[in-house]
Formats: sequence, structure tokens, C-alpha cells
Amino acid sequence: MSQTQTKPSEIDVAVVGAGFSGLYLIKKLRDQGFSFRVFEAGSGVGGTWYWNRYPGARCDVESMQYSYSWDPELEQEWRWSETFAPQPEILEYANHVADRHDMRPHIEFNTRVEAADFDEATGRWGIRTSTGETVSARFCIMATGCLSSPRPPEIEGVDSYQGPTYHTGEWPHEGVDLSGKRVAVIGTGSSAIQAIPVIAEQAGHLTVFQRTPNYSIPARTKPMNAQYEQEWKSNYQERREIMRRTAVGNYFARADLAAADVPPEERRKTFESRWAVGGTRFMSSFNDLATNAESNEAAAQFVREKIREIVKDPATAEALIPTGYPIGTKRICADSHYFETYNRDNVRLVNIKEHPIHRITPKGVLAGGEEHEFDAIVFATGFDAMTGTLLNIDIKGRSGLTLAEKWEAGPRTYLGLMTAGFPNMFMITGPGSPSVLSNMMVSIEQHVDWVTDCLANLREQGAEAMEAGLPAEDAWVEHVNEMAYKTLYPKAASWYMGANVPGKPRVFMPYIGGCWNYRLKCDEVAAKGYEGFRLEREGSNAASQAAE
Ligand code: N01
Repeated sequence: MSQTQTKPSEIDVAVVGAGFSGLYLIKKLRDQGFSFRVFEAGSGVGGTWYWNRYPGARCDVESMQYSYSWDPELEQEWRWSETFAPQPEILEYANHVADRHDMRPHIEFNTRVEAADFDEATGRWGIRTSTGETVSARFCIMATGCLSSPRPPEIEGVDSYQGPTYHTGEWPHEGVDLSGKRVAVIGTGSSAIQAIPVIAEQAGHLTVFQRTPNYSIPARTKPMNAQYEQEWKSNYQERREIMRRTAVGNYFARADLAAADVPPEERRKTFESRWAVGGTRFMSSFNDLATNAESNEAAAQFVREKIREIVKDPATAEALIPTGYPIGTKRICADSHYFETYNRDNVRLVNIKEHPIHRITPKGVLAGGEEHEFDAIVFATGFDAMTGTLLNIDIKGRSGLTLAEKWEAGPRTYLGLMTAGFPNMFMITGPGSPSVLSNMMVSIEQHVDWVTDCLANLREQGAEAMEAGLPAEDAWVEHVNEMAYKTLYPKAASWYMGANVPGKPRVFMPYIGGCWNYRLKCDEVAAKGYEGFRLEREGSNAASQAAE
């Protein structure tokens, strides 16, 4: 008998995904004594770190800050080799956690959840998987990640290409040998910016097709320094608490000063020192870079000058210079010698705004009237972010309403945790929560803690169901928008806005009000008996509406 057949088909909780959210859910649900099953499309744990194995992949959050806080012994034992960990090491960490806490027996690998149907008569979710099984669960938790649906390149002729193609978000596990090959990379987002310098070293020749230049700050990753590591390990709990109390869930100095209040030469000095330290903290050089157009432009101008200094060929430098959108409003990138890579003899940049890609041909890429021949093409074309993975599952709530229908004009959630009409379905780091604007580890832990505390609370109260109330959801969506439009973020055609997917509604999806404020709000809602949610108690059809 297979392992799947021995598992119960009626459970308390179905969890979709075994990334860092899913793994922590296993720990919490098991400790709380719930019956649950975890379904994972991949053959291993790690989520984004399982799929994104492209060369050069690494985290842009510092290693010492990108780990779980709930295993104090592990945080002392674990050794990161670099200040910004490379992908294989983060995946090793995820695997280590899964083994150390004996989590694998709870996970069904190679099992994609295809549909989730809410049955109003029983108040249970029917979860249909790719193995053909349907599981009945009282609760369903979508731990599906924010960037987990790679976007295929919508370029004519893709299928006609006779060589191998790779998407950075679905990189072959056995690795790819690009040595000596003529390689194309299409796209210049965070993934490409990390991959390009490494591919350039292997490839015989690399051609980068760029549609929109990106702002990138050198990550300046370095080998872990023993003293630095010890400093963290001696102060871990205290520092983690400080991280939770910040807007983005990171531990680093944030300027309490507006660039607008500082003379230009002093501003420049600050930008220089942040550039020298490296990493995305550059965007915290001043406290008004996300809100004041002039301050933002000063930072953007500084980075443009750096690009001109680094890239030797003036025409290439100009092509790499981002303009037309504020710095940071498309996700700021952190690189290791990205701009320097264009000084190599074997690297060529094609600006496809000037030389548009007409189509992919059997031999390569036809752009600007020139056919470029390649032995391999790498698509670094990104993801259908935040909503793509959820909408790829056929989710039906009350009265057969599909999530796709409900979110036709953009995602609508209460606190990014639930969406009205879909009782007992929770999202971890869903749209409307800080998620991708924060250190994901901090946000994942906060959401998993909140959701599992909520489940325990419902059980204690004898509540069968919980659902976001519409008035609270509407108010939250309005608040999320209001906060977004106080910033410069909506000015960019970014994946935050859904702008990278043709036809996707233009809505700023994450919550920009900050991790700490958001946590306080979630805690307050819980303390007020889940204010704004509707609870249904056992034996009663009457929904108690906790003060909407
Ligand atoms: O994807 P992207 P990504 N023809 O959407 C271009 C996280 N991440 O995988 O900007 C030509 O940013 C597209 O051009 P444009 C991080 O949050 C984190 O790089 O739409 N080009 C763009 O240049 C990040 O933001 C880490 O004009 C096409 C690129 O492809 C997020 O994941 C590392 C095209 C896509 O960039 C996504 O990053 C990696 C087409 N048809 C990723 N379609 C770290 O922790 C798209 N493009 C460091």
C-alpha cells in the first residue's frame, strides 16, 4: 500500500505548499494536535529555493536574518558561509529543518493541488490533487508563495526554437552546462541580474535582451566573519524582536532623516556610504525615498552615475541606465558585478526597446532585423506574482463562486489572510499583507502564528467556520490602496502592480503600511474576537459577526 493510501481522507487542515510557510505550519499544526496533510508540487521542500536554482541565485536578505526564529538551538548551530547566502545553502537549510523536525512524513511530494471546492452543506473543503485523490478538510491553508508561477515568455515562435530553453524559476535540478555556448538571456529583473554575471563567466558568448533597465545595488556578499556571526548569535532573540518591529522586517540602520532636508553634498555622502556597504538597504538611506519624488530622483541619479562609472562603453552604459520610473518602485535588485559584466568581451546588450524582438526562430532570436543564433536561451521573464498560483488552482467558495471571479478586478482580502466568500481558507503572505515588501521569513512566521493561533481559538470556542466579512474586507482593500498611493510605487509598471502580465488588473498588491503596524493590526483584530470576521459556531447557522 502506498503512503498516500494510508493517509486519512478527512482531516482538519489541508496545507498547500512545503516552502518555508508550509514547513513552519507543520511544526505548529503538529504541536497543536490538528490532523493535517501537506501537498507539494515539487519533489522536495524549500519552495522558491527549490525551484529557483539558476546560476548566481542568492537571497537579498542577509543570511543571519533569513532563518526561522522558532528553533533557538538551530539558530545557534547553523553556519552560513556568506553574508548573503547562495540558493543551494538556503535549500540545504530548508532540508535540514525538514529532517531535524521529522516533517517529511507529513508532506506528499509531486502532488499538485488542482482544485479546492467549498461545500456549504458540510462546511468542508474538497481538495483535489494531481494524484486523483480528493481530500476533505475543514480548513485549507494556501502556503503557496508569492513568486511561484513562472511566466512563460509571450514571444512569437518560442516553440520553434530548436535548442534548449530554461526559465530561471524552473531551473533543471541537475544544473546546466553552458560552458563555451552561445547563450541568450531575456529579461533583466532580479533573477537575470544575479544570473548574468555567472553565465557570462561560463558561456562562450552571452547576449542579454533588455526591455526595461533596472536599478541595482552591489550586494557585496562576503565570507561570514566569525565575530559578526557571534555577535548575531549572542543577541539573536533581541535582534529578531527588533526586526519584527520594523517596517520591512530587517535589522539594519534606517535613516530617520529625509533626503529633502539634507544638502546635496551630504546626501551624496550618505548614498556613497550605503553603496559601499551594499545591498537593498540603500533604499533606507533616507526616510523619504519611497514618498518624495525629488529625494527619490536624487537616489536614482546617484545610481545612474555609478552605472556610468562602472560600464566602460558609453553607449552600453546609457542603455543600462534606468529612467522613467522611481528607484525602488520596481523591486530594487542586489547584484554581484552585474554592471561590470558588460565590460567583458563576450557579453553584448541588446536594447529591445530600440531593437524589438520580432520572434524566436529555430536558431535563435530575431530582433531589430538581426537574427542572433544561440545554443541555449534563458528566460528570466519573471512570475505571475502574488495571485498567479492561487488563481491557477480552481478554487470555488460559497455558491460556486470562483476565486478568479471574485478577484476579477484584482485581489480582495481582509488583512491578506482571508477573502470573503471563501470560509476557512487562509493565505500565508497573501495579497494585502506586507509579504514581498518585507523579509519573507518574518512575515511568514507572523502569518503562520496568527493563523494557527486562530485555528486553536476556533477549536476552543467550538467554532466551525470563519470568514472575512465584506465590510471589513472592503475597508482593508481601501486602506491598502490608500497606503500604496501615498508612495511612488504605483508609478512603475511593476509586478507589484500586476503590470508584467497582459490583462492582469493594475492593483498594488502588497500592503505597504509596514510589518510592525500590520502585526499590531492583526493582533488587535484577534484580541477583539476576530473583529471583521464572521464566526460560525457548532450547531448554529447564525453567523456571529464580530463587530464589523
Ligand atoms: O522577474 P521580474 P525576476 N520580452 O519580473 C522581462 C524576487 N527575486 O524573476 O521590466 C522581453 O523582476 C521584464 O521586462 P519589463 C524579487 O522579488 C528575488 O527577475 O517587464 N523581456 C524584466 O526585465 C524579484 O523582483 C531575488 O520590461 C521580458 C524581466 O523579464 C522577483 O523575484 C532573486 C518579457 C522579469 O523580471 C521577480 O524577479 C530573484 C518579454 N516578453 C528574484 N517578459 C533575491 O532574493 C518579461 N520580460 C535576490
